[in-house]
Amino acid sequence: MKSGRRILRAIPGGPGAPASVPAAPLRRARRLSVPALLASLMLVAAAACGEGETVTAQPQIELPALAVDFGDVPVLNRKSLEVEVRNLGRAPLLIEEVALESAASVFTVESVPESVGPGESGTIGLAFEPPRLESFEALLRIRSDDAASPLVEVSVTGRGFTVGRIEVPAALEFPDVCEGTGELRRLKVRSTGTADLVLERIGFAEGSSPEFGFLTSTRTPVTVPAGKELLITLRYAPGAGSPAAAEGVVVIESTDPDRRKVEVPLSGTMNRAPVAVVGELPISAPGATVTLDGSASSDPDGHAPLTFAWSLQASPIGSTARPSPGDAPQAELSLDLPGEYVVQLQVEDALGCRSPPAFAEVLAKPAEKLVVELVWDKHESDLDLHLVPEGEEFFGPHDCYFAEGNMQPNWGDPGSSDDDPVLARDALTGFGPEIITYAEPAPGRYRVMAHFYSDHRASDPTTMATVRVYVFGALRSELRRELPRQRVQWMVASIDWPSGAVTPIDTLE
Ligand SMILES: [Ca+2]
Ligand SMILES: [Ca+2]
Repeated sequence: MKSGRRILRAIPGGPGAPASVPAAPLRRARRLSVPALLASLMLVAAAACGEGETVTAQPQIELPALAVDFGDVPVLNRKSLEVEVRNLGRAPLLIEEVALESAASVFTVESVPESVGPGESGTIGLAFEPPRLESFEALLRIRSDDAASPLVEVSVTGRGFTVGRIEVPAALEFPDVCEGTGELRRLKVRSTGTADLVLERIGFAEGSSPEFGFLTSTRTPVTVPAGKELLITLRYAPGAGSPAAAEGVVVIESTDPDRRKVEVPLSGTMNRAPVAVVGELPISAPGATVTLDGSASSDPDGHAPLTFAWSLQASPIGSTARPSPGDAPQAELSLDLPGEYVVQLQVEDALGCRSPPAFAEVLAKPAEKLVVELVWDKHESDLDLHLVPEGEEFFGPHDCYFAEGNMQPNWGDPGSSDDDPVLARDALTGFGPEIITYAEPAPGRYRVMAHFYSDHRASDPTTMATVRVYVFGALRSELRRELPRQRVQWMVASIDWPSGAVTPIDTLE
């Protein structure tokens, strides 16, 4: 009989019914034990002997395939298959138990349907994960409520065929890494087997130093095709509080059956940064030269010799001062303008590890509390700086400027010159500066004027003039104006004392 259907209705003696009930056909692709077959036949026979019409709905299990072969599977790779279970009966088929009979857990049952509806089919999920390069087999036993065939067995086979192999470096070293920096190393994971290598975990072993870190993703699983490699970037970054040496272990779990877990030891040593030290600097005066001393700088590891790098972090506006030489333990700095200079020193040890910067401040403090300076941009031009107390006339007897008797006019106490301003420097031509210093200004208001005295017949007399007001050595105000021709007077600003406030006037007369 070709039909896979079993006759469920037996109608003995019914009109038009066959005289004899055909024996239940043997099911195709189904193993039926002899006792079960006999029981089934007896059931049909019993039904045939009964009285009246009997209708019995029963489940009927059928498996299209009684042998399942996973084929060739790379070692430690998992392959899943489904075993189809059909119910040819008219009642739900209950799957009571599914068990595997095999050595070790090479094959596993992943899913089992609780029941299969009449005329429907369900699937039993199986998986195969060969542990070695071998062939494996097992027996799948399915128990159901099909009374005629309560136990069905399926043979399961599979073969571990190809295998992934892992190769990693014996260790990674990070020697002499400069404190406060980081260095990178690449951990090369090579896939040298006949199958793709699957990395199942990439991580640090417990207790690894926190100075180590991954810079590439460690998400798993990741497949490394046979013959290829995976690069994992690691960083060792010792900080100020780190120990001088660090240890760690990278753990990689993979599908290499002989090396399920490999460990790559990490070691790092920190090159401690040198310490820059700048000797304290005394308060100085404009025009003076100070010596910068970095010779107390040192390296805690003794990585000599140190190299030095001097620079200026801050200096007065317009200053061109630079430490010189810039790369010696000791350097000189000429304080060309009044104000504050901030010197910076960094040192490097013999291995190139750089210190954090060290700073020192020096103040070029003029003896004078108020200093007014005039500079300009044209060589032929001759400009004069004027300063008068409020209420006094420019070019009058109390005007401080370049004229006979006016270079140090007698202000305040007629019997003292300590309270007088002084035109400290006069430039007949070329760029200036002209500087008026006023050591002890009396409270009040003062006016500043710049006079374009002569252009010395320059073809283009236009001159850019700049006036700077320093109060206690610090630049308080800088004012600029283009002067078109000789004889013009630029009313620059007024200065209030003791506040030192500068109020621009900025008109030409
Ligand atoms: Ca060092
Ligand atoms: Ca005086």
